[in-house]
This record gives sequence, C-alpha cells and structure tokens, in this order.
Amino acid sequence: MNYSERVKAELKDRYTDQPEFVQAAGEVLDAIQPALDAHPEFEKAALLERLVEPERIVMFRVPWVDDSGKVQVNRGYRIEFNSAIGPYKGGLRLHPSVNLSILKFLGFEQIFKNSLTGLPIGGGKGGSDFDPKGKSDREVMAFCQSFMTELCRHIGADTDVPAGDIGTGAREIGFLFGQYKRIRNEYTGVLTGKGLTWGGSLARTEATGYGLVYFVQNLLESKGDTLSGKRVCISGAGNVAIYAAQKATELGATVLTMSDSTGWVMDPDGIDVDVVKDIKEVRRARISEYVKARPNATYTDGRGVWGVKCDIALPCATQNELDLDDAKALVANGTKVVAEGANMPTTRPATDFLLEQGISFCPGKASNAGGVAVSALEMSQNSERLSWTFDEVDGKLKQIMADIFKNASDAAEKCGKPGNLVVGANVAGFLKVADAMMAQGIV
Ligand code: NDP
Ligand code: 2IT
Repeated sequence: MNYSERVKAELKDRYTDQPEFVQAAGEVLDAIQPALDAHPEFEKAALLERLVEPERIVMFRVPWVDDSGKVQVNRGYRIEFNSAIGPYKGGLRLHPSVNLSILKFLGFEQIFKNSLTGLPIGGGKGGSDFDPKGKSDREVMAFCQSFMTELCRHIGADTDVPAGDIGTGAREIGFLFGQYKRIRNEYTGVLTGKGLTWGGSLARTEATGYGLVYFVQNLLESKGDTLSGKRVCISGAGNVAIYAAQKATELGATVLTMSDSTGWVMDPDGIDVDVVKDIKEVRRARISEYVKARPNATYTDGRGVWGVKCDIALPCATQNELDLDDAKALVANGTKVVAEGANMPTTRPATDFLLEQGISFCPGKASNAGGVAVSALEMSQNSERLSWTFDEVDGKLKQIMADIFKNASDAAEKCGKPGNLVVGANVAGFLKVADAMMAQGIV
C-alpha cells in the first residue's frame, strides 16, 4: 500500500459515519500520489495525516424563537480546516441536510480550491441544519443573530472569514454582519458577500457562475472552440446556477434547463434568466413558476436535467446530484464538457466514467473557485478601505480563472496525465499547501 492508500484506508476506518468526507478526501488522496512520489519527505512529516484532520471544529447549539413563540434549537458548526496559507475562508451552508460529514467534505475541498486561486486564504466551512425555506424574514434574523452570537468568538478578519453557500445569501450575510458588529463593536471584513453599501465587492454575487463559464471558455479555447452556439444544461436555480446561465447566454450559448429540489424546467428557446431571478431572488418561489412566464417551456417534477441533449453540462445544485446513469446518458447524448459549479456534484463512479470516456471534466475545486477568489478580493478591498469597479474585479476574476485552468492543465501534464484536470487541480492545489505546512514545522 502506498502512502495515500494507507491514509485513505485509515480515514475510511475512522470515519465510517462521514461518507461525504471520506469520498472527498479519497478523491484528493487518489489524485495526488504522483506528487507524493516526488516528495518522500511528506510521509516522514506525516503531512497527509495532519492535512486530513481539521485544525479545529466548533459545534454549538443555536436556540431561537419562531413566529408562533415556540423555541427552536438547531446545530451550528464551523470547521477551521487548514490555515497554512491564510486565514480560514469558506462559506456557511444553511440546509436541513447539514451535518459534520458534509461540512468536513466542504471544508476539505475548500483548502485546495482556495490554494488554486493563488490568493492567501486557508480552508474552512460552516453552517447549520436550519432550513431558511418557508421561514419569515424575522425568523431568519432570529436564527442568524443567535448563530452569530456564538460564532463571533471564533472568527475575525485575520482569523476566519465566512461567506455564503447553499441557503446563505445577501439577506443572511446582512443579519450575520449586523450581529457581529453589534457584539464586537468593530467594522471589519469579517464576512464576504456583503451588500454594496456596507463593504461588499462588486461582482461577488456573479463571481461563482461567471467564473465557472470563464473556466469553460478557457478549456474550449485550448481546443480551438468557443461557447457560441453550444447547448448547455444547468442544474440548480440558486446563486451559482443563475449567474452561470447569465454569462453562458451572454457568450452565445443556449441554456436549456434549470432545476430546484422539487423539479426542473426545459426551455427550448433558451432560459430567460430575468424570469428565474424574479422567481428565486425576489419571490423565493419554486422553479415550476417559470412556465407561467414562458409558455414554450415545460416543467417536470423530480430530477431529469441530465437526460436532455446538450454539449456542456454544468451541475450547480448540490453534492452527488450527477450519478453514473446520468453520466452515461450525457455521453450517449454527445456531451463533451462537464464542469462542476457545485461542490462535488458528480459521484465518484460518474467522474471515473466521464474521464474514461475522454469527456473534458472540470472538478469544482478548479471550476467554481471564482466565488471564493472574489471573496478574497473583497477582503483586500476591505483592508485598504477602497472599492474597485465592476470591470476591475471582473477582469481579475477572468485572469484568475485562466491561471487556474493553466496551472491545473500544466500539473496534469507534468504528472503524465495530460487533460486530466482532476489530477491537475488536486496536485497544483495540494503542493502549495504542502510547501507551506513543511515550512511551518509540525503544527
Ligand atoms: P443556493 O442556495 O443559492 O442554490 C442552491 C440550488 O440548489 C437551489 O436551486 C436548490 O433548490 C438546489 N439544491 C440545494 N440542495 C439540494 C438538494 N439536496 N437536492 C436538490 N436540489 C438542491 O446555493 P448556491 O447556488 O450558492 O450553491 C450551489 C452549489 O454551489 C453548492 O454546492 C455550493 O456549495 C456551491 N458553491 C457555491 C458558491 C457560492 O459562491 N455561492 C461558490 C462555490 C461553490 P431548492 O431551493 O429547492 O433547495
Ligand atoms: O464553496 C465555496 O467556495 C463558497 N461557498 C464560497 C466561499 C467564500 O468564502 O466565498
């Protein structure tokens, strides 16, 4: 058994109750063996054994009062996974499925993603099993204030900087920031994704979806191709999905599908992003409403997006939403590119199948890194107490995505796996963190 296989087996034994974490860590460990072969000193320093254990996990209760006067209790978490190259950085997920396994998988992924951005940010993630869906604004505020009352002891602009993720958008970041400022009496960049009048960065809202499409653009350009005229299937209808659809459409592609947890829509004329924005960002309603505004479109309950014929598939909803059967359907329909907007949306058997079939597969830690990259640019702007223009931030985002594509492609080539962006992204992200950890001693 080589080094990565041994650490993977130990993790599998130790964390039998954390399948998503074991899956995410297993994928990284499998991919980085070429880098480990080149650096025998890593094993002597137990680098991987340290890398797979979070530096710190904070778990706490979150009591709040609902609109009927009943006391509710949720579980809150912050995983401070790795600070070798910068303060912990990563989103807060608010979804009933949240547990330690899911947040550890997300925190672990974040280490390598943040490293790939080239910016000085470590890896972290947090959240709660609170479900914002169907709650009043007052209930969401009560939850956020209670959550931040504990979280504020553990975070800070130079320590740990949370942001949005599933269920955490501009409204939630506002309530969280207000409570942090009230308790700590300091106005700092402790959260990113803030509103534009109170320290937010232009283009942060758009950054993950735009960055995903810029990444695909770089990939297509490397093959002498463009997005113009391409058919694109997108899953999800949240922050990442909406701005991926907007940018893909702007660059001449036709976006055929979007979805939420209840169903999916197919619009043969191309998704009208303004209609989706009104449903999701303004009315917080279901995607089924889409067909009322677009009579040529169809709505179907349940899953089904990956059965629609397309050139490019962009899974932008949640983990493990694209399985082996979906991957087979995509390949049978002639799909050439699968680029992850969500974190680990593709199951491991589906990923392996797509790579075997020669599909250009873009792992989320590379292709969805635009969001956290612009978060780091928000931190820079907060530190210098200045705001950059939209074009300045968007220009930097474009360059960062181009650099990530190039670094991942070059690393894949160096490992003897040209075109394999899973190997390339993991190796490139890992080596920078490993170098910093080696320099900083046994900590
Ligand atoms: P949002 O909450 O804005 O949107 C999430 C979308 O995915 C919604 O359409 C939601 O449907 C759907 N969804 C969520 N959970 C499930 C589920 N269990 N089953 C089916 N559908 C589901 O989140 P984001 O767009 O911000 O995040 C989407 C993905 O992108 C996540 O994996 C996140 O970690 C990742 N990501 C986000 C970044 C960001 O900057 N926001 C950056 C990088 C990655 P419904 O409303 O019905 O629940
Ligand atoms: O998964 C992610 O990269 C995010 N949810 C964004 C994190 C951030 O700090 O902006």
